[in-house]
Amino acid sequence: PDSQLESFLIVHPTSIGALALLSLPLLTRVQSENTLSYRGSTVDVSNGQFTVTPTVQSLMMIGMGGNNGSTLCAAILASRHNITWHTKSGMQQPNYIGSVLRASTVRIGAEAGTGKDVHVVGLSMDKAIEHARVLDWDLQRQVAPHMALLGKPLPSIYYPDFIAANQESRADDLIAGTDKQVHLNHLREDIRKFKAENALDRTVVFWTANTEHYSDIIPVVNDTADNLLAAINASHSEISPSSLFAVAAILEGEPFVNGAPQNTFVPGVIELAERHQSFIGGDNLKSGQTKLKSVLAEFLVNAGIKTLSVASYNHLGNNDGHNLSAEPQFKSKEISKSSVIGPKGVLASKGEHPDHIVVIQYVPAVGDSTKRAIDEYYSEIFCGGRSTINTFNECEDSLLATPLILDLTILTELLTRIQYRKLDSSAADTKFTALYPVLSLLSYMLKAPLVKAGTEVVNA
Ligand code: NAI
Ligand code: DG6
Repeated sequence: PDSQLESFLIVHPTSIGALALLSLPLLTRVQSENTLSYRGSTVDVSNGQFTVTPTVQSLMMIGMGGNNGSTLCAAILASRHNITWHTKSGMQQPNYIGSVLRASTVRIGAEAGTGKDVHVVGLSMDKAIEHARVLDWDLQRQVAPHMALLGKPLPSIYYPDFIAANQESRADDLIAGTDKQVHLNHLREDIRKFKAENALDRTVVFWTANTEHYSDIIPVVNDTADNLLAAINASHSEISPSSLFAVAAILEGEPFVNGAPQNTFVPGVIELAERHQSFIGGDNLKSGQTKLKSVLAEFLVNAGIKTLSVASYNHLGNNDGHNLSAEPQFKSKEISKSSVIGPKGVLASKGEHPDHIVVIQYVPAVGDSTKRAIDEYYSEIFCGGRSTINTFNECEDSLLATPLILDLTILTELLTRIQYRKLDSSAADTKFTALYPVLSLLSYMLKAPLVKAGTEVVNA
C-alpha cells in the first residue's frame, strides 16, 4: 500500500475462479542507471516447492521524447533516486497516484508546449522534459542528470501523411529510406537488440507517439495478415507507422499496446496477432474527460433517466493539441472520444442513442498543464421535465495519462503469462491455454477498447 514502494510481490494464489495462474513474478527494480526495467522472478509452485527463475521485463515507448513518454521516465527516475522538489505549496515527493497498480495493491484472488524550432524525436531525454513543461522546474532540475543517461530515443519512421503537417520539424532523427519492408526489419532488429542489450525476457512495445489519421481498410492491402505483409513488402502508402510497429512487435512475439486513437489494429494486424498468438491492446488512453464520461453514462442509465444529448468541448495547448488541430488527426480522436456514448457504450446497450458531439480546439497559451474540458449532459426526466448536468474539468493531461502507461504495461506483461483451462470434470485433462491475443481486460483504461468480436465492452 506504500506509494513509495519500489518493489512489490504478487503472491501465487491457488486459483482465481476459473483462472489458474501458473506463475507470477516477484518484481524489483533494476539498479542500473540507464534502463527502466524490472528484474523479477517467475515462481512456479508445485508440491510445496518453489522454483524461482530470474526474469527481466521492460517497456519500449514509441514517442518516448513526447510529453507522456518523458514524464513517465522522469517520474520513475525521481522515485528511484528519492528526489523531492519545491513547489509553491511546499515540498513534493514522487508518487504513483493515478496508477491503479503502482499506487495501491490489487486484490488478485482469495488466499488461494510551443514546439517551434525544437526537434523532439532527436532531443535527449533531459531536454525533452524541459521542452514538455509538464513537471515542476525543481523536479526537472534534479532529475535531468538521470534523464541524460537515458540518451536519445531511437531513430524512428516518419510517413508525413499520417500525422499533421505541423509536426514535420520534430521528425529529425529518422530511419533512412522509404522501403517499408526495410523499415519493418529495422524495427524488429531494434526490439531484438534492446532485449539482448538489457538481458530482457520481455518488452512491452507501447505507442505513445502522435495521433495518426485513420487508415482506410482496403481489400487486398490490410484486410488479412497475408495481404498486409505483402503490402508492407510493396511499401503500400496506406500502411501507417503505428501498424508497422505493431507488426514488428507481433513478429517478435512481444505485446503491443496502442495509447493513441488511430486504427493501428487494421484487420490484417489482428489476424497476424492471432496467427502468432502475440498480444495486442488498445486504443487510446482514457485519462480525464472521457473517464468521467464513462462514469456519468453509467450513472444516467442507472438513475433511469433518458439522456437526450451529450455535448463535449475541450481546449488544450500542448503538442498533442497542435497535432489534433489538423482535421484527419482530429477525426481519429473524435471517433475514439465518442466511443463511450456510441453503439458499443452502455447507453446504446439500453436502447438509448443521445445526440453526441466532441469539439477539440488548440489554444497554445494554455500549455500542457491545463486542458479545459466542458461537458453538458441534457436529459428528459419525470413528466416532461429536463435535467442538465454541466461539468468543468481541468485535466493535467500528461499527469493523468502517464500512470495509465504504467498500469497498461504492468497488466499487459502479467496477462502474457496467464494460462487457463475449464474446471468442469469432463475437461479434467484439458490443456492450459494462453489468453486470446486481443487483451480486452485492459479496456477500463482505454477510450475505445479493442475486444474480441462479440465481446461486451466494459467502460466503467
Ligand atoms: P506529444 O506530441 O507530446 O508526443 C508525441 C511524440 O511522438 C513526439 O515527440 C513526436 O515527435 C513523436 N512521434 C511522432 N511520430 C512518431 C513516430 N512515427 N515514431 C516515433 N516518434 C514519433 O504527445 P503526448 O501528449 O505525449 O501524447 C502522446 C499520444 O497519446 C498522442 O497520440 C495523444 O493523442 C495520446 N493520448 C494522450 C493523452 C493525454 O492525456 N496526454 C490521453 C490519451 C491519448
Ligand atoms: C483533447 O481531447 C486531446 C486528447 O489527446 C486528450 O487530451 C486525451 O486523449 C485525453 O482525453 P480525455 O477525454 O481522456 O480527457
